[in-house]
Amino acid sequence: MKYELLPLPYGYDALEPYLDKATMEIHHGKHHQAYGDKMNGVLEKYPTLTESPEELMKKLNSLPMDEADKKIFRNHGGGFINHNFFWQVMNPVNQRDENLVKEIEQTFGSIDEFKNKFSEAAKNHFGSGWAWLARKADGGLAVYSTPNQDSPLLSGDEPILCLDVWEHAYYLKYQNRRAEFIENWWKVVKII
Ligand code: MN3
Repeated sequence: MKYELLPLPYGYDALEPYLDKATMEIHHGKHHQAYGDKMNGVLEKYPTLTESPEELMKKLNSLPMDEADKKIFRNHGGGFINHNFFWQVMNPVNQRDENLVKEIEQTFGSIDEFKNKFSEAAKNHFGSGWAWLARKADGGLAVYSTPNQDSPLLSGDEPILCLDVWEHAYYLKYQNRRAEFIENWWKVVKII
């Protein structure tokens, strides 16, 4: 199966001034496109694998793929999936999910405590990776980070919120100031 890069659900400049237009253009048009192209390159070799990239990621270990291709799919398929999700969790218009907010308050004490925990995970992640709010198999919520393009789907978790902390996500505007990027990112989170 070949997957196309979907357009952003808003304009490249819609998240200004927090996420700048130039970063969004390169991030979506170049980085996300490249992850998709490389993922497609692997999937073309396995025409019987017709499930969605998300479904394939959940059972990566048992896929009939050679180990080198599994690694490419983990990295580039992960990049394709993670970015698709990342664009969805942001929006210039906040559309707070009240049920999720209630659940977060019950789990983490308050929205502020949750934001602190998530921001710390994002800030302290060493090198390239992602911060996540995810639902565990037992139904509970968890905050953690993953390296590279590893998806929570690899551990059977369902992603709810994510933040890309690869330098390409913020370096043009924020340079080494990852903490400032994270703080500003909360202003364009859609669901909280
Ligand atoms: Mn990225």
